[in-house]
Amino acid sequence: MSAQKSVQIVRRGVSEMPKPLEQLSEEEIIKKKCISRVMTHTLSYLTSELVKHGFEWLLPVIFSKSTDPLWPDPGASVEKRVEVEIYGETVRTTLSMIVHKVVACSLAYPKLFTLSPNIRIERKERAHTGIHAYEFTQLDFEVRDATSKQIRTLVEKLLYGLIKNLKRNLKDELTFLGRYENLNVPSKPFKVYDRTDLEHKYGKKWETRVVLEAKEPLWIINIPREFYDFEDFDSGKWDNYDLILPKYGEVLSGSRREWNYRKIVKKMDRDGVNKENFKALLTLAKKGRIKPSAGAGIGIERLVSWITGVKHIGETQPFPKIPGKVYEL
Ligand code: ASN
Repeated sequence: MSAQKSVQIVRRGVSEMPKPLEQLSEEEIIKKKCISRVMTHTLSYLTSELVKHGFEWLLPVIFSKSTDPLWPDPGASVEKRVEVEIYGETVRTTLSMIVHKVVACSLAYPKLFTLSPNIRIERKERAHTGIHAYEFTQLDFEVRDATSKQIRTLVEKLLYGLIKNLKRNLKDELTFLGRYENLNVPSKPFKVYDRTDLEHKYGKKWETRVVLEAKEPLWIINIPREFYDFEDFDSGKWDNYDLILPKYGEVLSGSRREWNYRKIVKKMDRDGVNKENFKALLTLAKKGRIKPSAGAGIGIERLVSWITGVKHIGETQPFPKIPGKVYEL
């Protein structure tokens, strides 16, 4: 999942702050329970579908030397990277499991997924966007030798099946949340838009316009960002994608990956990414042990926010983690 700009501010005005669980009224707890029913079914549906499709379910990592640089990313606003010393070594909390995914997919698990807690200490101005939390969970998956198109098709199938399943099984909850009538099962395939065409059409604010005008989920492709997304040096095109949900924004980012050692090094040097933090990946790539793959990560709380129509992503978390605000629990 990429960081994304403040579409939400434009869309909804300032989002109200979710309260901590222990301060909710009885009425508010009923709403919270409806949201968590949607969360439970969403997690259950997506994970069981992936298992059915032959994916291995890996447990996440929290601390490692190597994590996503989240740089360069046009939407990033991480104000602090959490680094701690353990056993005399510096480790970082997971920003995303991209490096682990690529290594694991190359060496041992050709189809894998994980529910990965990501810690991104966003600037406190992002408290009111409604789409940022400083702890969130990605359903992150990776497939060896896959094309971007194959990953997008899989995601379309998952989202289509999920909405159908939720409308069938959680009618009462979705009705309580005011979403049953207007949550439509999306039509497949989703439309695909090249970022350069959108820039041409809408100018710098293309992202906000696209989100506001979208009636159905859609893909945006060819977005310049981190070294691990595949970039064709000749054409300058990036083989990557974001999934945009109507009136919400980005809930998934992914790509076909770079696996060629020279290209990875070149991009890290170009972007000022510290190669010291990616020794394992670079050593494997140099030996030709990183295999071509493609994948993506779904921001689970964002997906559930869109489904349930809540104003703030913190409402989908039992214990909200809102930028700039630290609750006791
Ligand atoms: N999970 C994303 C991916 O698979 C990376 C990210 O979250 N920055 O590409």
